[in-house]
Amino acid sequence: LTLIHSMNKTTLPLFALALLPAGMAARDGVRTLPTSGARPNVLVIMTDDVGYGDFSCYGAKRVHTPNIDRLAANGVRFTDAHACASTSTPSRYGFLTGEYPFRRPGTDVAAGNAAMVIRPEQFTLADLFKAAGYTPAAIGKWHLGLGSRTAQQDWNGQIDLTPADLGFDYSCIMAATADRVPCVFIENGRVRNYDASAPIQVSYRSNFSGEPTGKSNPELLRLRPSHGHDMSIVNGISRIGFMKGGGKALWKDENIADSIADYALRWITATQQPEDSTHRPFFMYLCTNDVHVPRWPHERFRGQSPMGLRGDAIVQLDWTVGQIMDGLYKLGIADNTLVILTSDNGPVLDDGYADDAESLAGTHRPGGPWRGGKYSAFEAGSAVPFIVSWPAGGVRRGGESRALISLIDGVRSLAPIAGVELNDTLACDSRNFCDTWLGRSGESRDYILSMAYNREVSLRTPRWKYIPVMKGPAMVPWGPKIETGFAPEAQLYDLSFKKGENKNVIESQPQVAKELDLILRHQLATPYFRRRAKH
Ligand code: NG6
Ligand code: CA
Repeated sequence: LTLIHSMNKTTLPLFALALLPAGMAARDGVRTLPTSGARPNVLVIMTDDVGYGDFSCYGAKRVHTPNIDRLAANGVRFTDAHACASTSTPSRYGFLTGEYPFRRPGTDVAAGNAAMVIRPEQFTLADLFKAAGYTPAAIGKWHLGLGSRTAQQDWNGQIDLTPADLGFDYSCIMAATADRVPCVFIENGRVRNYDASAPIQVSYRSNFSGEPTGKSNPELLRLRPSHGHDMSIVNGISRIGFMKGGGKALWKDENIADSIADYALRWITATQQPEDSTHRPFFMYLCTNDVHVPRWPHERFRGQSPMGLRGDAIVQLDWTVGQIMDGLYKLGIADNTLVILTSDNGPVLDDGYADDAESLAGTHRPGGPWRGGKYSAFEAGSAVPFIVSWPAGGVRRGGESRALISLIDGVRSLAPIAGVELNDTLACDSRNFCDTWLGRSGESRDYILSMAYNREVSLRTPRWKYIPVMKGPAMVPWGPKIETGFAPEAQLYDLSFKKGENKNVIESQPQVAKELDLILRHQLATPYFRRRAKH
């Protein structure tokens, strides 16, 4: 409440205050607060597998990201932001629900025919915005499952559980990732551009008879797998899983970025039409396919970096951001749109396709100064770029924040902006760091937790990184050349002077390690129903 008041004081004259219509809460436990009519649109741009060091405003030299740099110049750039996990599904689960993914079984990297991972009765960021009177939409990579039962989705009709059941008024999404079937966009639970002449079948168990695969017919491929990814072939690229049919509905990999930008802008434009007399602000969860594998950027981005397909995919991602921002400017809503640009997990070079990402990276360090990468317990697994811009909200231009923040706080940090208050049974792991996220305060979280691919959790404080004993291989065992951070003894790193986990100081700092271990054990042991969010 104090926060709301201080926000109103700094950004809005008192006479602009107006009450939202009563009784709008979509869910129990959400209370609308007196707020202004000028609440911002909220646009979250969630990129995929983009590392801390992948944008020029974060130090990249071998690729230029002028549009993303401009966004940073118009807002605050965070240097210590973290995703909840070092792979997609759990990271996105944590961000959208405010519940750590390690508490919930079944939050690992989802197959393309997985049932919806977030249950409809769970509270989400979209529910929050909907309760606040916004219109929420999800666009692009989804990767949180669809339908009520795994492998039982009706790909030729209406899928029974969709983002609509999680509070999104509109969705136009890829079920999982571009390397997993089905290779189609799904709009409000139905395949977009559905082609009745080519019914869709999907299986993650066995191939459909007579269909070629990457394994049996490598001569049909234009991009070869380096590990896995040798099942159904779509557009000359073999994927994870088997599918048949799709016809005209199948995406073309080189057009995915264009399609995502187009779906997003069409929908945003529609919300701004005068005939939409409600003038509700929007919340958009816009997830790019870039720079996840298979990287297959459009022809016009080819050769735009010296780093081959991965570098060109970063350029394409930058184009997407420019396209969306241009769209907002043209609609006259750029100033009062709060934009957050971040990534779901850390970077990987070779993630299963022979796209030369490794050999062409040269001096580029996708994880910046951090150690490890996607999948890791080390920092580069979850350290992500994080940029916030909201000119009309007074977010400082060209600011930098060193505060330690986590995407787990999305729900409660955005609630005051939407003008709602949540009771403490919702989004229990989420905390309100609104002032920090808007660059008004330098306050860090006491500690953050992030989950590696083995579902084990490590802890960061502003100063320390603690990785408990984790049994397992020192390198990711299936292909990517990434250090896991797993070790038979616990690790403690002092990050006060330099980023990176270089010298394990656990021997000289046993007391610190003990305290951090205690916090971690307590967090791991506390079941969801016994936790209450502190305001
Ligand atoms: C792995 C895939 C990898 C990527 C990852 C999920 C193989 C060999 N590797 O299993 O390519 O798809 O899952 O990435 O299949 S994420 O960013 O969506 O979490
Ligand atoms: Ca990812």
